[in-house]
Amino acid sequence: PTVINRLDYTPPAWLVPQIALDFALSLDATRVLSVLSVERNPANPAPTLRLNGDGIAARSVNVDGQPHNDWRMDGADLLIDLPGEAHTVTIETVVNPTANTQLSGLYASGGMLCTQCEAEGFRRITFFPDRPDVLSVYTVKMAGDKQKFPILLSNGNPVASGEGEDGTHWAEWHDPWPKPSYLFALVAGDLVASRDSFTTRSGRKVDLAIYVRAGDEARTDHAMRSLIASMEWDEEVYGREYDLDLFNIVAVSDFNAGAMENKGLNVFNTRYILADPETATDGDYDAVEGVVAHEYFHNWSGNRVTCRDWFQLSLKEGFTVLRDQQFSADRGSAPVKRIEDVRILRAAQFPEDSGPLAHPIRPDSYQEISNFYTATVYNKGAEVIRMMTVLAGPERFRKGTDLYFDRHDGEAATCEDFVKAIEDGAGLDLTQFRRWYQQAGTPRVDVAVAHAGDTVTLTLKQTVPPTPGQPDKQPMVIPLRTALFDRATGKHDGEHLIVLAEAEQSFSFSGHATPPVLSINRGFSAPVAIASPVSNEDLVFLAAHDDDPFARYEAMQQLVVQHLVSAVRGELSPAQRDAGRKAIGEAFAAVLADGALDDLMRGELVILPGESYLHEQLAPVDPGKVRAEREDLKRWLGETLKAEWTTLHDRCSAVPYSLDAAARGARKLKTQALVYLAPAAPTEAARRARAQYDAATNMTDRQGALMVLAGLDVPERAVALADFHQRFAGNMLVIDKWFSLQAGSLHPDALAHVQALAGHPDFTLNNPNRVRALYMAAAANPGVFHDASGAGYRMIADLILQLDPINGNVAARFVPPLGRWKKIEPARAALMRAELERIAAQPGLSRDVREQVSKSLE
Ligand code: B3K
Ligand code: ZN
Repeated sequence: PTVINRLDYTPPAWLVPQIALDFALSLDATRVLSVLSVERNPANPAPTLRLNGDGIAARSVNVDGQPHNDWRMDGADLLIDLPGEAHTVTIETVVNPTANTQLSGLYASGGMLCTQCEAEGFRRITFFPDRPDVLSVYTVKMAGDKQKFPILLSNGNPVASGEGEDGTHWAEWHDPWPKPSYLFALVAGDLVASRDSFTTRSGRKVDLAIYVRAGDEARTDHAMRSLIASMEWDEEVYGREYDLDLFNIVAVSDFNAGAMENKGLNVFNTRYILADPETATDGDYDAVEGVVAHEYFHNWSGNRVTCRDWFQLSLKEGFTVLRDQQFSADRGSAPVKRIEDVRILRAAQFPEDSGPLAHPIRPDSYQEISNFYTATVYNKGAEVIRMMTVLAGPERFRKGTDLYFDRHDGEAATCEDFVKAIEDGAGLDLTQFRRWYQQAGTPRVDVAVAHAGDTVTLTLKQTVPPTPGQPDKQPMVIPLRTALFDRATGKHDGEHLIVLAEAEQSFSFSGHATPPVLSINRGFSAPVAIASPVSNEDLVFLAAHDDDPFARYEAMQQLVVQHLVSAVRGELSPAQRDAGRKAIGEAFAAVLADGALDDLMRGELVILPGESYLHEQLAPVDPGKVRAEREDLKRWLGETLKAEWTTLHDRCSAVPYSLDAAARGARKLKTQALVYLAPAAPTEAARRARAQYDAATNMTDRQGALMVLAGLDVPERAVALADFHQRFAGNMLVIDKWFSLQAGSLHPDALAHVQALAGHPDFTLNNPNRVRALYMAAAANPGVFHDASGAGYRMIADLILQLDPINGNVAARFVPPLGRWKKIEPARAALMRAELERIAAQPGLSRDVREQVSKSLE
């Protein structure tokens, strides 16, 4: 396989300051005429112009207005030797959007045409130096049938339009901001717009439009509000203002990713735009807000300052994830947002970091760049920049980002440029900190606490585990917000920022006459795993008293993790099991009774640690045992606190629907109560779930109730599932939920349910949302995926093989769950490996799947 290495970067030999594109649109044969003004790059002049292509052929090539035959192909790329300093190169191609099931490049979705170019989709439309360090000013003309494509959109501003012959019309767009090809977009279709406007702080009036299919316009209000709030927030918090007179968003049903930040023309998966109370949960509302903000924020962190090469992806993604996290924290509950972000990191990134696909946030090599849009590049990337905010404080960090935007505006920059700008602007020395960009693996910090006289000494030892290609690691810089609580007063004497930079280091604190309770890595100030010897008693204390809400959550999690890990390992005597449960039960009871807690936060505190996070603590693990122990603890908590859960369910059911925090908190807890009652009192839980389902005025309540019913073997189950399917027939996003709930359920026959659903008339391999709804939920459900027979592994491997020729990008996303075989007990591990080998033996695999499978077998 061809491996691309970060250190092999060389600047392009030719630059393309201008490009004019002309599209004759049609669903199955769109003609693309591309006129490139090319100039030799003084930084690396060479005679050969390399134009990348992928699955396209040149119909004609002209140079400086003359037909030109002296070009050659190098694989899929088109090469032309050019004698002078500057030339005009014109190339004609024809593409078939309907046949483009990969959904990369120009494709058809339900009768409309749209594009997805990041990372390397532009080369599937026309020949071009398809690399992010070639920035061009785009002029785009498109013509097509007026009936089929009444709306014609591209980046920037509309400059001209008109009628053609035979019912056609055309439009021309111009984007004044030079951009890389991955930010190009074109949309043509029968769409309706919801409109609003925003005036920037310097007085520019920006017209905002969200384009959707007719009938969906009533579900765009939340996205529009989120967009306006994002525009305001970025001015206020990062000093970033929007730079065009219009900002368009288009929602499409067939989309590989969540959304795409094309300059002035964001294209979104419908699931991150459409929301109303009947069809979207509170979680969906948050996801819409977060993704709308994320794509908008890319206008500066990604578009105005872009990436030099794809190894720098975290430059835009890590930073933009941090920015959207900060925005959502400011819009809602900051502590709850932080807990959710850490939960995602632990569930998705920690397993990646400890498996065969581990890579640094700035990878060193890749075969297929699409495989590097990972939780590591995105979420750990955000954590690394968040640590800079901890080290610098908000004001100094802002000075750093101001300098970064100022220094690199209009450029294709590197992660190193970002770090240097923060160093210079914030006045930090990040020399050793840069290892976060180089070393993969989640650092582990072992904590020992000693107390003598009035002094407490913390001895911290860090280890960064070996990862593929990186057997030996150097110590990282790990900022740990820490507090020492006095047991008697329940208070601490102020927070300390401990910066661990050596393999082993001690820190002493005086003024503690009695041994204090340690609260460390508060707010999750560093993305590390902490191993500290805190007793159950101290964890119960922190869960009730810590003034850092994240630390309270963490104490609850730790209490449960320690117990379940020992239980799964078979280390608990009956007396120890009772004692462990009792401690957990007390902590839960305190949380349920605490009048000072808001319900949103209470809802977080009573979520048990996820199975994938537990697997990480136990590797090699028997997933069946984890499921059994975790469910049994849930049952015990349901029984022991039955009165509390039913009271809670009654109290929360009485709160009327609204989007404020109190009502959202009530909805979250209402379903939580059912989750605990379900294993303890299934008949009562089913009755309550059915009542909640029937009374629901909103999707949060309805989905929550249906989720609980889907996991139970009760008569209400089938009735509610059938009602839901019928009630929402034709609404693709809600039917996705119907698939997901069944695939993710705790029902003992969930695997058979998934196998049956694959044959349901609503199921299709051609829509990525539908594929993910069924099979991602299944792959993430240990009860399905890790079925001891191996049938879950076989099902996912079959899916990969079937989906790969249709959409290799989406197919490759299903490989990592199989790739975790080394963490699983030997019998299942062998079955998982065998499935990977079966995939590897298949000829003609996509580069996407090939790379993931071969690395997973190493
Ligand atoms: N930048 C896009 C990612 C597109 C994925 C391409 N494989 C979405 C985002 O991170 O904002
Ligand atoms: Zn992004």
